Amino acid sequence: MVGYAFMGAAHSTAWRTVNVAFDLPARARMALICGRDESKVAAAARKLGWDATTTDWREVVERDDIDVVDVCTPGDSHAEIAIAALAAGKHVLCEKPLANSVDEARAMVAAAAKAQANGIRSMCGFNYRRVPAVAMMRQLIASGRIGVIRHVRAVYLQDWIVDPQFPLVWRLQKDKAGSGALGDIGAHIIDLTQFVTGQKITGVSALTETFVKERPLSSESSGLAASSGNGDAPATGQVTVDDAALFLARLDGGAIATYEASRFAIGRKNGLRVEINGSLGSLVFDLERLNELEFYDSAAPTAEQGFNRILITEADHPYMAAWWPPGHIIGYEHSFTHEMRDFIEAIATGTDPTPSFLDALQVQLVLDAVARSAEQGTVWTDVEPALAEVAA
Ligand code: SOE
Repeated sequence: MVGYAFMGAAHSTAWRTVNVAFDLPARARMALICGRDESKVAAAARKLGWDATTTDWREVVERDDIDVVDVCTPGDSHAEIAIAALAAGKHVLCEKPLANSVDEARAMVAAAAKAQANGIRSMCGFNYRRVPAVAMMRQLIASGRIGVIRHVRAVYLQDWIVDPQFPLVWRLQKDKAGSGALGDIGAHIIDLTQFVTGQKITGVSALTETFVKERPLSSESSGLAASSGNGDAPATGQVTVDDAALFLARLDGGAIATYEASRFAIGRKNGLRVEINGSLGSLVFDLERLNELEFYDSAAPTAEQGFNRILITEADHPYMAAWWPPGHIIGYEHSFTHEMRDFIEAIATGTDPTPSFLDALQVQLVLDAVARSAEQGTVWTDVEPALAEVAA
């Protein structure tokens, strides 16, 4: 694994638990963790359970006893590491969003296609697809239970940077993160809504905003020219990404949609909520109540109609047979264990896991259309289709 911060910790928990929770044809061995700071990565290895450490990601790619590379770094190094790992014959799991630009994403798709010809698997870490309630939402829609999809309504709201004194961390720097709330949390609701509806976004009209434009530098604000204050004031730097992105969208199955991604929705901690309205019913998922799915079924007797709360803990709910008896709920980290389960299963059975790098390129194309629409004054902007045969 390359990286050991929040996603590194979440993925490590999943690698440690996946073979306990699921009977799989292969076992994950947590062989090598990579980070730039030698003492920090050594501490992370002890804490997270990795056999060895390195400060050079190329060692991860070159060692012939390594089969899988898990990319958990900021977006500015996803392409370089994933492309090298695929060329070295490693299966690759890469965190979302796939890249910081469409061009990088296209290069990753090309590398994945080449590697796939040799049986090498690649997958992008949109983990919310693997929350059982989300997988159940997709099953209900695919089976026609809510009819023709009319509306998609998705928000992903956080508030961790509402304090103007919160420092200029890498997620607030375009050269490191590619974009702000849009790519970090907007990417999740783009992927999740396309996954559950089976429809793709074809066009958007968008607004973005940066509410706090300058912040104190932090140890993470490396490489930034510090515009220092009047001597004793802490040095500050420019925020170069969006704090919030709002957009309208059309999907290729006829649905119309609204999306909102913000880090300034004070009080909302990890407030991902998706409501899908169909011709026969509605479904609602709320990440802060991730074991539940609300289902309004117009086929029910009128006197019984309402948003029924389904507790997604039965053995025949997606992934839940691996865990506990009904009613014993699971958490955020289990979505990563399910992600590793599906990745190991795909590698062992010689199939291609989803979301593929091509699926993730399509998300990147939506992100790019949203950014261009906002830059050009909220003009309607088409999303070009993600094509498999991309220029190498
Ligand atoms: C921060 O917004 C963040 O950690 C995202 O980067 C993750 O993808 C999301 O799952 C939780 O919030």
